[in-house]
Amino acid sequence: REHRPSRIALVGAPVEVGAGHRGAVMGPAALRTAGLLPSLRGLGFEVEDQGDLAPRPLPELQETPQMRFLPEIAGWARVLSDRAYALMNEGVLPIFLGGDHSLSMGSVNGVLRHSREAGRELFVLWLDAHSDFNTPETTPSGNMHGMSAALLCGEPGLDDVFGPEPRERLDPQNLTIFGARSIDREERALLRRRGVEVFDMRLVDEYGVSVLMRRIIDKVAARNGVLHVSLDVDFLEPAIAPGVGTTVPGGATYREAHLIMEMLHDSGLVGSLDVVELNPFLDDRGKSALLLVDLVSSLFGRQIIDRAGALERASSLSL
Ligand code: EXY
Ligand code: MN
Ligand code: MN
Ligand code: MN
Repeated sequence: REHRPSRIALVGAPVEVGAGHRGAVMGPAALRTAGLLPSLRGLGFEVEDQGDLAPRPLPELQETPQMRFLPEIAGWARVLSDRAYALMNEGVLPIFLGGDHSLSMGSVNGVLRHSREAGRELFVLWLDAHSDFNTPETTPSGNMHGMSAALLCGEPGLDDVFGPEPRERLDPQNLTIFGARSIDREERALLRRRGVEVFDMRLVDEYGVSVLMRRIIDKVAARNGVLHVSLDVDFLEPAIAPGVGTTVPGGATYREAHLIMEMLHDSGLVGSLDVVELNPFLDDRGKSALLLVDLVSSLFGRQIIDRAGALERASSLSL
């Protein structure tokens, strides 16, 4: 069953304390400056920019060296979860603009809550050089943007993030880490133990993105599921997207990223999106922000050539 909402909401989450570098606080503004809203409107969507959220004050929480800035991260998570849940209930497709990857604790938690109540199984495609599967026990940095996926899969030690608020759990087998090329030793062990699907850059090189994306899309479609896409800028090759604090050489090329977005568009399975870790302070004349707007536009249907035409041509050539 296709899921093509016609209404999109942009929600800014200028959080940066989950990261090791400052600067992602300017991410939402840079994505707006790069023209995200007019680009999506140009594709025929009704788009509302809901502005930037602010974290809920949580004076009762205390940060630790293993969970740096916990009060602020938790404050963001709870506000984002409520907004994601509300938007999904309205049938609007939310695009969360980061801000560091800790924001996905809230956005995905809210989407999970909606999908559970709607009786739809949620799958998450985590496009990232990292698996973000550390816990306070295993983290080498205390930066909570490296723990988002672990929290969503119910790993222990992170209960304070949601505290008494509703906390959902993503089945680790419904999470696919795609593009990984920097995973810590203990993270690696935990990912294996939990059965998380990791399509690292080695697999991407051996099989190509189309084969791997076909696997993911067919799996979600077969379960009549819905897909949340969490796009971390550092998924991309640093040479084309330098505006991020945790670059790792050997990322996705422009065309690989485009193909992923176009296949996702054609699948009709995407119900929500995060665009995270953009750090304009480290960017090169808005290059990364402009690329992200380009990629998100492909996810929402902008095509290089008329797609139907391409398919006819391919079949006429019996490709
Ligand atoms: N694995 C390292 C850590 O946990 O500190 C680096 C994490 C980087 C996370 C960025 C958002 O993807
Ligand atoms: Mn719907
Ligand atoms: Mn990440
Ligand atoms: Mn990353």
